Amino acid sequence: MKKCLIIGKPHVGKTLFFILFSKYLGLKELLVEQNLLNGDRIHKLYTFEEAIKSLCASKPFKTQYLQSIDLNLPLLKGNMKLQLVDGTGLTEGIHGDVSIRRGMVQTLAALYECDIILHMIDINSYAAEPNDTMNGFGCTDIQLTQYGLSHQAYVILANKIDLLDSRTKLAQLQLDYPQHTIIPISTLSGQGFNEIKAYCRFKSKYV
Ligand SMILES: Nc1nc2c(ncn2[C@@H]2O[C@H](COP(=O)(O)OP(=O)(O)OP(=O)(O)O)[C@@H](O)[C@H]2O)c(=O)[nH]1
Ligand SMILES: [Mg+2]
Repeated sequence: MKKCLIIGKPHVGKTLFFILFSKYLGLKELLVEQNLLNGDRIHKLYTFEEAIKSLCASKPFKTQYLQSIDLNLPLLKGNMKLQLVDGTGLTEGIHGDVSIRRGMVQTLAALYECDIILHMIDINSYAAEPNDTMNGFGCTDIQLTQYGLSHQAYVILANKIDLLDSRTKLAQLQLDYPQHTIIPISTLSGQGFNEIKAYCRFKSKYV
């Protein structure tokens, strides 16, 4: 089974995507495997509403350990199994909370063993102009784009485009990273999910 990791800063929308993309791929309920930091693996069954309520938040650092869902990606002849993995948001510097630090280490370990990397950003915090000091794209995102250069299946998901008032930030991101595939998405509305499915389907065959 191929592993597909959703990675990025805290609060960019990783877990909501983890839930709603699974729904889009046809799941009726969510069987989530949670890899706790003490090494235990537990399984929880959620409806989509319960999952959104329990696993997403209006504050950063809601997700503090790896969680995964097994998905079937439809192919021309049959299905391909894909494990979608969500983890702790990554930040610059050393976080004061030890369990968040350990969650980040667990997520970074998953980065080195996954087949497909979905690097999610909030496009609203991207700078509209080069060298803008307000650029929310810090070291973490830059390092992920650099790591992505040597990875066979790496894509940037520019999330929350429903909140954008113009395409300037997206155009600037595309100008800054011409070597990467960038998919503009809104996890809330499902915009871009088709393209992500096509990307994962195509890459699953080769990674
Ligand atoms: N408007 C809008 N809000 C979104 C979108 N995707 C996620 N959100 C909101 O962003 C907030 C954070 O979402 P989460 O899925 O919890 O983010 P996360 O990246 O998993 O956060 P951590 O687990 O804390 O790292 C929630 O309030 C979501 O409803 C989107 O496409 N559009
Ligand atoms: Mg989360």
